Amino acid sequence: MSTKDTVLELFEKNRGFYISGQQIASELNITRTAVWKAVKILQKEGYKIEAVTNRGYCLDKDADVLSVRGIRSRLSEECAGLRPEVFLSVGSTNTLCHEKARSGEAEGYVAVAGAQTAGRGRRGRSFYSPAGTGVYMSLLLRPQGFTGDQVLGLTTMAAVAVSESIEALSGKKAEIKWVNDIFVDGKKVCGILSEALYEVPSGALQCVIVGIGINAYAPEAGFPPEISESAGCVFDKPEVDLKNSLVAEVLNRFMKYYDDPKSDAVYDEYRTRSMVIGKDVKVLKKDSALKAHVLDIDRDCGLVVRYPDGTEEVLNSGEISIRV
Ligand code: BT5
Repeated sequence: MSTKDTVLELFEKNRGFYISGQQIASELNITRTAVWKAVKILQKEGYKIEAVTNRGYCLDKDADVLSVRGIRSRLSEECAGLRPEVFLSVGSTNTLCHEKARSGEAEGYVAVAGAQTAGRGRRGRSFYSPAGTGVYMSLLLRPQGFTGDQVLGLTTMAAVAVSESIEALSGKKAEIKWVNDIFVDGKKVCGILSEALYEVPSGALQCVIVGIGINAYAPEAGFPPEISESAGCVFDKPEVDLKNSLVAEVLNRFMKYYDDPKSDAVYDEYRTRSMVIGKDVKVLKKDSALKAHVLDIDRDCGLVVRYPDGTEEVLNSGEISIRV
């Protein structure tokens, strides 16, 4: 563990209490200058650490700040192999995982950021990821022996894991809008972007990156106008370690499904949480917007729709908008 992390660990154990630089230095067997430097880095990373002459340093007891320790301490035994790394801000956690994957990083690396400057959605769209309000994370997987459908199913697993986690921590009902959006109270609070890298020319699957962005709190200045009507957040007010709990919950639940890809449980849960089954929607294709009625979501997560002329189709990916 780096000096910064050991200092942070000590602060977290003494949250809300002052500890002097000297105390920290002797407990960790480092110099006071090293303590001071670690505090400066942590403050820069967003930790609310007060420094008061003659009293020492104090980590805000109410702080809800992402930290490796805060996440790790909440991970289940099945997640012992996961290696979360926390960033104050990155371009995109998915892009960062791509770079890690290319340089040979093993399965289980998790990039978690408090903000993204270039958060990505599907098809070149952007995902709004301002500082202080959300959790942006990407998990690097190297699935062994997964069929193509099971690879597609990773988005399903993530959607169910996020929905269950939101419900467990907020008590609010979380619904899934096919394929990859999570809604609370009729607003999108989470988007999922799964990306696979294949070897050329063999076509063998190299890795899958599952990226998840969750709006934990409402941005102070509100969401930008283009999503102000459609975007929402999970929690009403910050609580200590809520973001760390959210990340850990999602990982714990996701890994449970990932370890058992043949199980039907995740599909049943996905269907139960679907906000589109039985609804009239518009199927948005390249040059058309067709009215349709959603009959079901099949085992491969295809959307089974019936058009007004009675024909039926199974959509395997794409866009729908729900007609109000
Ligand atoms: C998604 O795409 O919703 C997938 C978003 C995945 C984001 C995560 S964050 C961690 C990881 N790193 C990344 O760079 N990405 C992943 P899509 O279904 O295409 O939806 C994008 C659309 O959602 C945008 O065009 C907006 O309309 C809307 N949107 C953008 N930001 C939003 C936000 N914060 N909350 C709700 N809606 C948003």
